[in-house]
Amino acid sequence: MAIEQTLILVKPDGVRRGLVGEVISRLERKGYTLEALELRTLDVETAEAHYGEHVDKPFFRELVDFITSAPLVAMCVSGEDAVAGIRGLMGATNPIDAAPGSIRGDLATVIGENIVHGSDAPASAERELELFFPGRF
Ligand code: IDP
Ligand code: MG
Repeated sequence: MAIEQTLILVKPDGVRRGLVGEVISRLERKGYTLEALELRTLDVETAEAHYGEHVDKPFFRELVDFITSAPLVAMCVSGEDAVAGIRGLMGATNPIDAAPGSIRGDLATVIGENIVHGSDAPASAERELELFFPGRF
């Protein structure tokens, strides 16, 4: 058990659909704390760095195009075991596999528009927070 910080994004589909409040509400009700929050449109360079692990995947270009297409909400969220805990609240990557009760399970239908991003490990969180909020965490 440890207090962790993690990068959470409400992706452009979530912002467009008016689900920012819904996502934040679920995180807050669970007991996590907002440490930083900003609406911004990502530049291609930041998006490519953020999703660098997927550079060789067939969906990489589509992913970068989508994440840079419209504003998203970037957050630093903290709490006990926040990285794994929020991954659980998000649900599986493909909304078809995401459990009912999870964000993706309740609110999304397609993998390319699955509303949220959450860092997948403490080391990823550190890297991603430095990319989105340099020098702050
Ligand atoms: P994660 O967001 O659950 O960590 P990753 O495997 O890291 O999932 O993939 C990053 C994002 O890329 C996913 O959230 C999803 O939006 C998109 N993605 C993943 N796999 C596919 C795919 O097979 N086709 C289209 N988009 C995908
Ligand atoms: Mg991931």
